[in-house]
Amino acid sequence: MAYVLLETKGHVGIVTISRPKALNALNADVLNDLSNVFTQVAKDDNIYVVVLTGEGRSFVAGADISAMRDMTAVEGQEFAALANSTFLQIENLAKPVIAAVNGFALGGGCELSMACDMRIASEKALIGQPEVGLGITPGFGGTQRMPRIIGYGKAMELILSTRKVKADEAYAIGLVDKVVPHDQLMDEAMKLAESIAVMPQVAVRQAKLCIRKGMQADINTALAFESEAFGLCFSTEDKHESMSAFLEKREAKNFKNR
Ligand code: DAK
Repeated sequence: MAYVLLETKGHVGIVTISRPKALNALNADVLNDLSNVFTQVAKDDNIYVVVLTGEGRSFVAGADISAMRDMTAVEGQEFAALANSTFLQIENLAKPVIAAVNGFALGGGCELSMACDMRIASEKALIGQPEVGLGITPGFGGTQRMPRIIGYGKAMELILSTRKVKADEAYAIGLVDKVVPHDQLMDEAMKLAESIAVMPQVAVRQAKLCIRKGMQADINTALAFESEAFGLCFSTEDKHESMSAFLEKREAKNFKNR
């Protein structure tokens, strides 16, 4: 892939968006590469957890404004369909995805980070939704995901005023889950990824599915998802091994992820 790199360390897949000259702005080529890499990640049984980051001083500085400026309506629709399907592919991936926000996460970049399951930010991160200032609304899920993550009032303020927040404020309002010194970002993201990768993966994936689906459902439906997932885990060898290990006062070993 020209614009998106995939490297594997243990059971962690590291996906790096690499178009640093344009601060990793998303054009159709980058989105196609991102989609192809996530298709590969979904199929790779060796990858349990994904870390998504950007090369250089930006995570993603948004959709590519130079590509969008002259798009026709039909091209705009195609671009939107490609972007939305790629972001949904990430959100719906069975495996957890951690955004390591290394710098600018603006517009589509902020939206991309919010399509991930967890966000760790470098203290150099700058995050926001500048679209309204460009005469458009956020279009890659920002109006929907941001209020779900940080609440109605704050999402309104940030989207309508287009104010960008630095890492410490992003942490204070819950837009990122942790802030770390810039040179420790990938180590911290890997540490979190590895702490998830050592768990029994059926339980990890079912828990992600329950949280994701449950957030979009009423409480009765959401609890039904949870009961179903809970029951399903009782059919796994890993649940038997984990519980046996506890009762036998030993470390659980050799999870089979089934
Ligand atoms: N698109 C294209 N190029 C970009 C870019 C972007 N979003 N952001 C930066 N670049 C390019 C710059 O043009 C510059 O290119 P050269 O001039 O060197 O060729 C290079 O990256 C370095 O940028 P700067 O020289 O500006 O660097 P600074 O450090 O001075 O400033 C900055 C960094 C991130 C503050 C600044 O570049 C900036 O404000 N960038 C724009 C950020 C932004 O407004 N992002 C939101 C884009 S709108 C849709 C759905 C969603 C969307 C659209 C449609 N549909 C459903 C159809 C989403 C829209 C957006 O994301």
